[in-house]
Amino acid sequence: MTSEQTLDGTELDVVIVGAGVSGLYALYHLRGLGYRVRVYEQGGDVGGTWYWNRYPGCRCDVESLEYSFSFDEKLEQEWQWPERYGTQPEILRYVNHVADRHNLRKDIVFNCPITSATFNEDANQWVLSTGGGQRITSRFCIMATGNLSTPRVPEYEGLDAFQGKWYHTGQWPHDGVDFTGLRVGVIGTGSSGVQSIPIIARQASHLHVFQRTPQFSLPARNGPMDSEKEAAHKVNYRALREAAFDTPFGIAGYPPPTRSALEVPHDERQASYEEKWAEGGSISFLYTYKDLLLNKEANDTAADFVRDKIRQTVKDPKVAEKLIPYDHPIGTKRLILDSGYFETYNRDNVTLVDIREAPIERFTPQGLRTADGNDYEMDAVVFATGFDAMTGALRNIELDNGAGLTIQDKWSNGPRCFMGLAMAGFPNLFMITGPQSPSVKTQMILGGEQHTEWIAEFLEYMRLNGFTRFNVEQQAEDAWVLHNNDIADSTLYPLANSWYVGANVPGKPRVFMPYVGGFDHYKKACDELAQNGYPGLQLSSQGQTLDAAD
Ligand code: N01
Repeated sequence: MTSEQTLDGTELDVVIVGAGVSGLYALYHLRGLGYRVRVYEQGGDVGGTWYWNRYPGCRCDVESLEYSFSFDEKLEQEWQWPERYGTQPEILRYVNHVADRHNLRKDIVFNCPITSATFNEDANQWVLSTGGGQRITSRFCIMATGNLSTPRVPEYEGLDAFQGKWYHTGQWPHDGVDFTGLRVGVIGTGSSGVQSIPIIARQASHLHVFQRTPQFSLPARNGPMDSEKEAAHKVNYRALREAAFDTPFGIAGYPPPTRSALEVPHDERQASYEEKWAEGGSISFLYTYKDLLLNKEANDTAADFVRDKIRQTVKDPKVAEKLIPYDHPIGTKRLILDSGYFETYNRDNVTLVDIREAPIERFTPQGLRTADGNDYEMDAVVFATGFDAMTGALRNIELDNGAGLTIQDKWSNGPRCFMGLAMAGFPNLFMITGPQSPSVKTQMILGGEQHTEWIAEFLEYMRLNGFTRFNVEQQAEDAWVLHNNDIADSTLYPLANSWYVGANVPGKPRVFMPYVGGFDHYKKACDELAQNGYPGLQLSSQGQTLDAAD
């Protein structure tokens, strides 16, 4: 698009909220097509999740060679990932490099939270306000606000008066925290807790882990990058990236399983799980058999294997039993990868406290008290209590369509989106990796690239055909929501009280949020939508409504 062709009457063609990996790629790609684009970011720099989550042990659970942008072929050859799984500092260094390499910062406004966004029907533009009182207008708005970007600290009586220090893993101090010699408590045993606990245990004089729900975790088997593996991967990078689009989770190199866990003799099945356990990685493990996430009996075979591993690792049988999950099928909560998590409970300075048995009653100036009357004195507490996932960030913005519909109303019974990309009633608004898209169930960078490219192609289609507004048809959204729910219901996922269903946030409607039909199927549906002229999306210009599919 040349400057004469840019859309009139607005400051921007596209405003993007969020400078995480998706927002950055959207800026790069749309700016490259000639759109006037600017990104607003509440943090002080780029990186999103990798900017905020700086807790000890934070690393990605997707291998480094996969978890990177695919759009810059030269960079993917040049960049040297030092370890099999990227640490947070290394991933953030990479994201910063991408921002510098492509001169992205010049179009990003940092330390600038978007507090409201309203569609102005007459002007056909989004009007956004920032925390600093600035007003931005744009024809299109892309919410790249992330799925796990709204940290949650449970409301505890007495926390204000706690004399120690407390931290949330998702808002970690940038200059780090030294727990050496301190009495520390960690509340929460999801991925963030499980990654940080072994490291905090090595520093603290004593660590209490407050566990509500035991979780399945597999060894990551992290280590230095294998140079032969890296070389082989780099030779085939293009083919592997292409192949990733044809997999359910956006990661190539795992042949789809063909057999049911139930059709294999016990010893052979155990040997297969053992091999995957030794290899490390969650996809590989859950891909041992085709029905592990579909059939409870099949799932039990994998769950029992991991339960036995926990028993073998943790020396005190009573502690081991408390650490073993029985309340959800393996893989239906995000399967965790760890480095020495269960072994940590063999240390003399670590105590597991079961807060399902005796919940935390309140904080005290010295620590906290549980319902059985026990007091735990602590110098520091780490909340590894997770996020208001998938919907929290958007609901924190006063988002309304200018005709009386707010996001709070629209999502009062859970999120409703068309392919996780847009919503009926909210014209010219996109989400990247929104609810009801594969999002957190895929390699997130690839998912962000796919969404961005779909959005860009759609914008080009609108521009070439003279359309200036799109709206999702209610029927199309309803059909997608139904499809999303039907697919989830055909799996074991809904059996878990996970953040996938909002179960971790009191009062949040229980709706299965990510699309679990597979990234491959999802991408095909997106491609077909474009090939068929965008049925389900109503397109108009200058007040005239046209159905692009006609
Ligand atoms: O959060 P979580 P997370 N009282 O929600 C407990 C991604 N991630 O930050 O299960 C007591 O999983 C809660 O207990 P329960 C990844 O997708 C990726 O760890 O609700 N406890 C649970 O144990 C991950 O899934 C990476 O009963 C309370 C824990 O806190 C997602 O982020 C690394 C409580 C929260 O676990 C979120 O992970 C880190 C309360 N009131 C994160 N409220 C990697 O790439 C909550 N809990 C590896």
